[in-house]
Amino acid sequence: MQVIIASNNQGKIREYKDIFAPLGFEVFSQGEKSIELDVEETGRTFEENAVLKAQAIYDLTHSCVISDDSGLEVEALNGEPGIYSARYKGLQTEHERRKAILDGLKGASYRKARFICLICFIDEAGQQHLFKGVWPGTIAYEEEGSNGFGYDPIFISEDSQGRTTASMPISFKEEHSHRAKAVKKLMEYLENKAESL
Ligand code: ITT
Repeated sequence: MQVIIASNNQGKIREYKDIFAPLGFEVFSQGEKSIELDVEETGRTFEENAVLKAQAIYDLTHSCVISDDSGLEVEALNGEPGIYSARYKGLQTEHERRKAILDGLKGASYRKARFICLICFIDEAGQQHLFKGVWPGTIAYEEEGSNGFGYDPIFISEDSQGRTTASMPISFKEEHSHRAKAVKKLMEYLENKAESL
């Protein structure tokens, strides 16, 4: 099956290719299909934004599409950056956005957070399907590690024995992350669908 990843985030695209290619899917980025589109994320929830991104690419291509709206919710920052994770406080670089979170939590011992991933899969018939993954953890006191992307150097998941995601092997994130959990639900859906045909 051919599927287009409706994203311009190279970190996400790499993760989807690593997950889907070994399963026999032909995975294309927007760039590989010459689709120059950066959908405005005007939704109020991860769900709404995931649907907006997937639908825009489906309308252009009529191919199977996967979009991913994801982000980090920090409890002591009232759930911020949330759906604004990619543009937190209008800061331009991932490093500045990570620093803003560390600064926001300066002196705080309550550092609970979670990554959220909403996948919208649109099938050949144009039907939308949503899958959610949540990865609980805490925010580190300083950056550590260089794997992954985005907030990985400051996120310590519950299952990583105190290490940031960026300092764990890439295979750990592929198996445990918010994205991995949402992908597992999508795969279950696709397997059930194949069985019922
Ligand atoms: P697309 O909309 O083109 O896919 P984007 O980066 O704008 O790319 P989002 O709106 O979903 O995507 O924002 C997600 C942001 O949340 C992303 O830029 C990271 O800063 C952060 N994020 C999401 N998943 C992450 C992960 O697995 N590791 C680290 N940070 C992550």
